[in-house]
Amino acid sequence: MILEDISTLLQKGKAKEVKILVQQALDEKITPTMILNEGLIKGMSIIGGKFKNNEVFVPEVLVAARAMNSGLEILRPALVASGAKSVGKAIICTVMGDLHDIGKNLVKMMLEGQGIEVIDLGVDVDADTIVEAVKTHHPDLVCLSALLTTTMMNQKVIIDALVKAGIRDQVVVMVGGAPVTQGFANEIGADAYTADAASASEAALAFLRN
Ligand code: B1M
Repeated sequence: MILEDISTLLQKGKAKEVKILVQQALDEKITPTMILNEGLIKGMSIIGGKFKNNEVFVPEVLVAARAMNSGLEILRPALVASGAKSVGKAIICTVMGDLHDIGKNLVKMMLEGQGIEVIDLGVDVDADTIVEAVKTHHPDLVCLSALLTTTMMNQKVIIDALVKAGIRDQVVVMVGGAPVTQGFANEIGADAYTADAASASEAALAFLRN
């Protein structure tokens, strides 16, 4: 079946083929939501699970995510037309002083794979930019990545700025990155810490369902 083929090809990172099959599925009048859930998201969830269990590694996840994005490119207009809504909205960035973006990009891709709309503010993002982005975009989640022991404290600076701006309770703040721990997340007042991208998307979905 075509949806299974989309899922399988996505897992193999075959972006061009995924694109063609998504278009073919649309031409066959399969609903955009079905294509998204049973094809693209299903494939990405399988890859996410394998990544978590160390059965596949970063390069495989990156090519699968690229294939997912290629499929989404084709699907996005049809999804909007059919009125399907994203399950929630997240802002994501790597915090100020920090240029590492591979983990952040993986978290973004996993969130998108769960149907969450993600606004990516990039790397080296300061607290004022986050506060402004929350006021402008009204996200459900703010996702902060930090890879350096010298920049992880900037996650706290951002949370403090959200408190000062009076908008802390409007968002769920999720933190992660190699030096970050659950203890640190508790200390700085984050709502969630996850160790990897797949768990981050699972936690995000759990927050959005509650
Ligand atoms: Co840098 N670097 N680096 N680096 N770098 C580390 C982080 C380091 C541990 C290497 C080392 O010394 N062993 C070390 C930090 C030491 C420390 O602070 N304790 C380090 C250093 C020192 C530096 C520089 C200071 C080096 C220098 O210039 N002297 C410099 C700093 C630049 C800056 O940011 N201001 C620097 C620069 C760079 C490069 C630019 C060369 C490059 C980054 C390229 C890029 O990102 N586009 C780089 C790289 C590649 C690394 C290592 C080798 C790999 C990081 C990576 O991408 N891992 C790294 C060593 C290492 O980690 N082993 C290192 C793969 C990625 C998938 O994992 O990002 O951990 P990660 O993300 C994971 C999880 O952490 C989690 O999910 C991801 C996937 O499962 N996760 C989240 C991440 N964000 C999350 C958010 C969440 C939830 C989970 O919720 C919101």
